[in-house]
Amino acid sequence: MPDKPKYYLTTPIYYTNGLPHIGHTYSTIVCDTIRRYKRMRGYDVVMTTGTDEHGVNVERSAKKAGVPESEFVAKMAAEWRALWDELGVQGDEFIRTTDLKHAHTVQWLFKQFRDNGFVYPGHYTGQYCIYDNAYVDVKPGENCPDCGRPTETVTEANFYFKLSAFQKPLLDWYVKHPDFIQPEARRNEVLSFVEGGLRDLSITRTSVRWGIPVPGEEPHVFYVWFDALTAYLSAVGGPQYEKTGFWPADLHLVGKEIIRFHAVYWPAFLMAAGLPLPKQVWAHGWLLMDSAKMSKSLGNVVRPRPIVHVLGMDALRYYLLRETVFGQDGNFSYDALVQRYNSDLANGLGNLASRTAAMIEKNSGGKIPKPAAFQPQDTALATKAQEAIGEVLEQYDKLGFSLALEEIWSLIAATDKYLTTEHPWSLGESEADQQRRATILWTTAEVLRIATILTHPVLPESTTKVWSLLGQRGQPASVALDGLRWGQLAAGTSLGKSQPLFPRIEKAEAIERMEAMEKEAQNAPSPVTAPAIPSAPAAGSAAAAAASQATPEKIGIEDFAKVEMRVGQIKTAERIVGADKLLKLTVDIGTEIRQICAGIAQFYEPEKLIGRKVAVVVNLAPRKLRGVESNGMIVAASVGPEGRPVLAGFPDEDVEIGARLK
Ligand code: ME8
Repeated sequence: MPDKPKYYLTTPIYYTNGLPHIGHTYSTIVCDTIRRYKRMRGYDVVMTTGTDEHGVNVERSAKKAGVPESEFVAKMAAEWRALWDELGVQGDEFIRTTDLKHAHTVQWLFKQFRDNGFVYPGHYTGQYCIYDNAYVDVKPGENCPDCGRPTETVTEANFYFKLSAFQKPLLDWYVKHPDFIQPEARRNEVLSFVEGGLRDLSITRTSVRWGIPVPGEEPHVFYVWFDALTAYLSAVGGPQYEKTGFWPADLHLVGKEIIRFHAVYWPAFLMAAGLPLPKQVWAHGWLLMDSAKMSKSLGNVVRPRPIVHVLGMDALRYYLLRETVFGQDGNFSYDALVQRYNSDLANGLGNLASRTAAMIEKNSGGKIPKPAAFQPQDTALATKAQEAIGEVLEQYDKLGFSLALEEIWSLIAATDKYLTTEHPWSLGESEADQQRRATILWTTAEVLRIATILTHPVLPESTTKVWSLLGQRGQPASVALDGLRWGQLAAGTSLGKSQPLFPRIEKAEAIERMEAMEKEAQNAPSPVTAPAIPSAPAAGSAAAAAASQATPEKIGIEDFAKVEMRVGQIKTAERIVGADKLLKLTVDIGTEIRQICAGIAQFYEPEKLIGRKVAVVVNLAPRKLRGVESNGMIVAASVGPEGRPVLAGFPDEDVEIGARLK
């Protein structure tokens, strides 16, 4: 078998002095989608993401947190990595710029172009933006022209890279490779920047300590952009890149504000070292919040976790790719997010999957029926599905995610319409009716199979559930997109287990919960001292406190009397979408019915709790857990190292509801 073609793509290497928001999430999810898509097209894909950990900004953030830089960046990098795991991002390489192999690559690359005569010692005096890590052409006291934050005056000895020597080679390269910079607007911007002349670039610093040392030239450390860009190469072999076969990169995907670093400096460094240049730099637009770029400095960020907890990771992935035309700026709004979730996911794909499965279950004993003669309306839907395959692949190839998804959802809408006009549910039991129904149900299931495969790169979690619901073997990820055709659904296949896909959610409640969690996250201390979103306590914070091993200070009876505990009876119990640990309970405490959230979902089945008598702290101030109001606390013991909650109760006594515990 011939070797699979290789495909290498990268996200930016993100700064560790902040935590990811959905702007970063956007770039990463796009790359993850491309990665999944390319695999399904038969490529051997490597995707790199990682963290940019050096520089003066990190040096200062670590100092502020009172920890060594190495500890600071290790904790932040772990946060970034954990988030990508939660979002189902399948990065193959997570490169940290503090990795040893990376330092070797940076030092090696520098040596290559120094040996080639493109480095000379010099002195820089000018303004520097520590947030963008950019030398900026403004006067002392003026702000950074890119991010608007204050600049600092730097006077230091450094080594310069002869960027000016690459004006012509770069312009020639852009002409010869018209697709090197995408989209067109960014290409034009870069072209006019380079045509305007290039000044040599300082690539080492002596007033910064936290960086990769320049061998034999201490105290010089490398300029962070030279350091970070080189991470793309370190991840796939560094000096031994030829062995891995993944260099040059096929695609560097970045936000538009860092196009110059990727489309000018990076290719110039590589040319100077005599290395192959990446094939494409794609600079996408920004996610805006109230018309401004979402960014930590403006404080208008939205984090991905609350969205994932309330709506699921696929909902966020779908929204980001569907709502914004790739390349352009897009506005983020919770309202539009929940709207899309309910209309496209719950009522669209989710509803089609569950109603198709229910009809097959009812009419065909849970097996995909065998179609009989096709009528023109069946063939018309088949043609639409077959055409959608070609159109969607073409759009994915062009990174036209929103159009690809639009096409798939138009197919879903056509199928809903087909079901309404063909109404298989009203057909009778005659031989002809049974055959007609079998044809309609097979056709519908076949559209669902095709839509599932086509959507898989964007919605990996839910399409895997639909795939097994349709009784298909293996994973949708292993289906070869090139072989996808209408008509491959085998009759007689038994349906798999139905799993919840996109439960409908009330918009106001969903938004309230996401906003409450966002606020919780923003008020949380830095992860260098505590987790970003604290996990839900076992059965309320007092239970967690009770689990503490420390010997508590003695309290007087009057202190204990402050805690009002009463016998309560659980009336209802339900799970909370997006909060795996919590149950929402209503509890009769004698004088009223209270809503209380308890962190016991992993250990207690909701239906088995109904009627159970429990001890309730009734005078605890109300608060929100995962955005759901909780008015009181159920008392539980915390057992074993994992803190398993065991509800305190009254199994042998007939205690009155509302009785006080003393
Ligand atoms: O620039 N909308 O790191 P960074 C869309 N370390 N994308 C956004 C965004 C928004 N509002 N905000 C951030 C750096 N991004 C350097 C990169 S690469 C060798 C070094 C995304 O943490 C977008 O991809 O500031 C942007 O380019 C990147 O995050 C900036 O991440």
